[in-house]
Amino acid sequence: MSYFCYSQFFAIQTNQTKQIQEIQQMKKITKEVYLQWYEDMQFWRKFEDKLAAVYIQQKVRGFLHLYNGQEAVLAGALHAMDLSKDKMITAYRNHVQPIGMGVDPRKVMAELYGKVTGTSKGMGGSMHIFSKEHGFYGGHGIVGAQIPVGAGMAFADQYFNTGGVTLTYFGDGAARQGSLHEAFNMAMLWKLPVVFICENNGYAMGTSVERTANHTDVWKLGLGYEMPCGPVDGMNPVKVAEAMHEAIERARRGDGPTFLEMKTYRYRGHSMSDAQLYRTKDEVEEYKKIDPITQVLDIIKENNYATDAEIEAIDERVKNLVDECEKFADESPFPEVQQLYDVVYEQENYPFIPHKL
Ligand SMILES: Cc1ncc(C[n+]2csc(CCOP(=O)(O)OP(=O)(O)O)c2C)c(N)n1
Ligand SMILES: [Mg+2]
Repeated sequence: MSYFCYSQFFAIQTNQTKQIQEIQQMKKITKEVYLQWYEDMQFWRKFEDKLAAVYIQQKVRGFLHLYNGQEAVLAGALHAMDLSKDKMITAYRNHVQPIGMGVDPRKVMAELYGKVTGTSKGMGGSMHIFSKEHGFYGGHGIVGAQIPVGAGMAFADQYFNTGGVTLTYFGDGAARQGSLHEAFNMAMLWKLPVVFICENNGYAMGTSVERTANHTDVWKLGLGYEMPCGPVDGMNPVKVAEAMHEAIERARRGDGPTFLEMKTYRYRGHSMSDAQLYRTKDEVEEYKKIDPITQVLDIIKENNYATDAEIEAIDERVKNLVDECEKFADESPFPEVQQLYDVVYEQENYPFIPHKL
């Protein structure tokens, strides 16, 4: 299984749109970066494995969409972002992105448990993690709804001249929504500081990309708007970081949006209630051969960046932190009923609902 290199395709795009400019150097990918990537991605993976386990115990209820397999897309992006001003918005597969951006993972797990110590006081749940403080703007359950919202966030950055860039994520299924076209058009017209990122994990619920459209190269949707665009190996954080760096720099210097199609894969079902009859176990195993965590671990071992004992110590830290998150969520209280009435829009003398207890 081989993925195309983004820069190959971008070369075609730059020639077409004559946007060749000097590009700021990307932060070096050092030994420390590989070790951080390993620890972060392991944590995100184990955090979600824990969620799957507590879901079966009915401690987490409702929908639960897990990110296992797609971690390199986040790890690479974080390397290229400036977390002091850049923002992120995505769909409902949204538990680990805020953690990567600095949100306390204990609060994320508590949110999933519906506890008052959660990021939204337990009122949002799985699909609605949110942290304005850390630049993470959700968490959206309506497929494709976050695409124009991300463009709007970028408009605010342009208008207020903050220098920030908005990373707007969506799935291959969402890419077929009309909202994408309106957002792409305006973003190109106004050269908004936004990077549109399609995480093509092969499926929209049980519908494969092949069954969704006449062509399977989602990145080509950018061509109609002359938006720089291309595919990226989304299983490799190095490739993701390089493509994201180029796109973020372009947006930051005022040259507008980029559209990247991250070719990735999810190991688990669409959500916890998915019997996965639309794919074979062999297909999942094939993708596990290019697992992002294994790829990074191989590089660490080949270059002697860490001893076996040091790697074991990382794994132990990861396990302890996941346990700590579970304990925190378990032991936190549920919100008081009164909270329901404190966080909704309230109109005095509204005729039907007695809105205060
Ligand atoms: C407007 C709208 N239509 C349909 C749905 C039901 N739905 C939820 S997820 C989903 C599939 C989306 O797939 P994709 O965009 O590829 O994201 P992924 O789940 O693979 O991350 C659908 C159709 C919805 N939530 N919103
Ligand atoms: Mg998908």
